Amino acid sequence: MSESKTTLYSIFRLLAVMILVTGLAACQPQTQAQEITVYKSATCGCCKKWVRHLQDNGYKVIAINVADIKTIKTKQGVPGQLASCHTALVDGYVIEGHVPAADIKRLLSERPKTKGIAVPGMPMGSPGMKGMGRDKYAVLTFNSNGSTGVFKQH
Ligand SMILES: [Cu+2]
Repeated sequence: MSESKTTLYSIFRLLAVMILVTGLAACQPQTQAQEITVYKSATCGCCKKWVRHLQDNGYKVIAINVADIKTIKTKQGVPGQLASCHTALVDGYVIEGHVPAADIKRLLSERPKTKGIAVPGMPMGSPGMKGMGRDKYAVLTFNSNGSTGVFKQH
């Protein structure tokens, strides 16, 4: 091989490596798990089960135990009548209660103008609330002024 051919080959090889590296970097965000921060009390069993439900659905959960969960709800603008056991924050939205992971996924892809979504109370049959019976329940959108809407019926 002549010297100029060798140089050309080196350049091509360098280019090939650069394209590969760029391609890998572009793929990175898709493989990274969505992070969600969950505020709960240390003794809440159904909160732990809901955290597990999120993890099973690919979320990276940061669980924070707090002594007074009401303070978090007030700070995040969750209307009192929608309160449940745990409050979570994900990508600019507030998630209150036992909201199914599929609904959070839809929220993050559609990105509606809402403060967050909530499952008030703790209906049986919602994720983390498995047991005897199954309640009908709705996932509601909410805003700080107390207005709500139906996001999904279950
Ligand atoms: Cu609960």
